[in-house]
Amino acid sequence: MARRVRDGAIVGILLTGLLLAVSCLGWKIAGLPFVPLDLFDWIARVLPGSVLTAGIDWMVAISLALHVGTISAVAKTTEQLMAMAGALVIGGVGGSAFFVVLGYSNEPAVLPGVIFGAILGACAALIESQLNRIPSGASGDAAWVVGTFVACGLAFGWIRDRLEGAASNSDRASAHTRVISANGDSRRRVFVGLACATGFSTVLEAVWSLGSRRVSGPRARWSDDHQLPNAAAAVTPVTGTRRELTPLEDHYRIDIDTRVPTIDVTRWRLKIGGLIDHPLEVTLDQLRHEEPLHQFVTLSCISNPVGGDLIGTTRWTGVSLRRLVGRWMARPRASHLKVMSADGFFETIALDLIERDPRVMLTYAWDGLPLLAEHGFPLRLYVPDLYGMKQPKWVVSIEFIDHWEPGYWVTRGWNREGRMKASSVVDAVDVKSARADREGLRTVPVGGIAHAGARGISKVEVRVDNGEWQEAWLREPLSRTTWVLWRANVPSAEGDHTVSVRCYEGDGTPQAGGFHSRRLRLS
Ligand SMILES: Nc1nc2c(c(=O)[nH]1)N[C@H]1C(S)=C(S)[C@@H](COP(=O)(O)O)O[C@H]1N2
Ligand SMILES: [Mo]
Repeated sequence: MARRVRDGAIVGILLTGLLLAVSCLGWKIAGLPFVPLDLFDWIARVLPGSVLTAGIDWMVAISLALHVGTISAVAKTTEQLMAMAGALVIGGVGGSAFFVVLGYSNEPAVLPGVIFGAILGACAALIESQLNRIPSGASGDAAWVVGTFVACGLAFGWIRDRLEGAASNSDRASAHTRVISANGDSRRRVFVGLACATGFSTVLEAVWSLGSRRVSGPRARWSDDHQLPNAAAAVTPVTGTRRELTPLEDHYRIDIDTRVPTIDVTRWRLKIGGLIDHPLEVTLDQLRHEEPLHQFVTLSCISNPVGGDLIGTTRWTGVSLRRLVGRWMARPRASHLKVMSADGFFETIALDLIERDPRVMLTYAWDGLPLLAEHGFPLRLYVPDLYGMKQPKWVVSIEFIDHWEPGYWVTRGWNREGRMKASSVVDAVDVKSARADREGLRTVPVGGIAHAGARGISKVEVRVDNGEWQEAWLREPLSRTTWVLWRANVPSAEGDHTVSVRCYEGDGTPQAGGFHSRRLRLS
């Protein structure tokens, strides 16, 4: 019994490892469904929102505590590792159970293995199609999913029979002849063979991934050869303040899946339907030929901790939705648009808002480049003043509807409005540039960002420890929808202190919640 539990677990884990590597290769080489990771995404879909939210908060907390890389990168890697570890655990437990159950019979395990594999494969295919990752008609994809599982089941049964045969032979051998049996060796050979297959495919996968890592050529970004509109601003950032325009590769990334959806732009069309007389499809080129709208935008995730890096600013280019909607001729009853994404994410937006605010746009470029895959290629929505949770990436269709509907995160209990809160952060405490004033008291340049969605920032104040609040200088922002960089020279005595910051929205509303602060150590 104990042997079966152990052997089953080992075989289950090794075979799952093999399945992981082969599925991953299938995904990377041919864009085939990758069941173990997709299973994780599917579980995230069916879990209650509160559990999901707690998970996200944990992930952010862990990322902050680890101090390695950005929150986005740590979170994505953690998700993928969790998914793979989960698959291995399931494989191990399932393998044990399989070995134990089959131990009660003398029949070979190949047929049950194949049947079991086929059942699992069918479930997996069902999950894949629920996630829309097996498009209808893609029978090759379904065959791949079911086939890999059947092959696993077959291998599992076959290996189990080899191991059982070897075990019973060696029992007999030791009982009757006390000769050290060669069957211990044959058991070992089975394990080693399986481990080699798993190891080999994993190495192959790793080599392929490294080799195919896209070396995107030096494509010109808008910011490569243009000055920022506020280049002449009088107030300059303190050394150590984050970049005013976030380099694309540093822009945070948050989405619901372990992987980026693959979109074939030659086949991609924006589908427009619902309460409209003539449903239509629009290509990316058609959108690019519309009059472009360029906007500097600060995007933030609602999960961004104060001072965190889930916030970034770049230059967004797209087409105002008002222009398009006006032309699409919706029925009078239509009141909202439901915007749907390739990954199953969705959000509704009121036609009233689109009519009022021409800045609401379908975006196809960031910093002059087509959107990067992880940032929503080919198309994403922009709605000023709202958190990222309200702004679908990888948009595939737009439907005119006659009512409001909660979006993906709202159905999971998040804030209905998703309006960005006012927040301010101390990025830099430049003690190296401290200057002594007349009384021998020194002043230290400090700086950072303040942001209140599209509502603007009217004032930023800083203080040292519990001293007086002092007004900071505001740098002219890139636009009314970006963060504002601020700086101040704060007086400080020697020793350990804390600099805190707070801001006020355009209309004077003070920021709510705790103030961000940073250590100031003067020696
Ligand atoms: N299709 C889709 N769009 C999405 C999401 C998603 O999971 N799927 N996440 C949203 C959230 S929560 C945020 S914060 C922003 C992040 O955009 P970025 O990854 O380009 O920074 O995308 C939004 N749009
Ligand atoms: Mo987010």
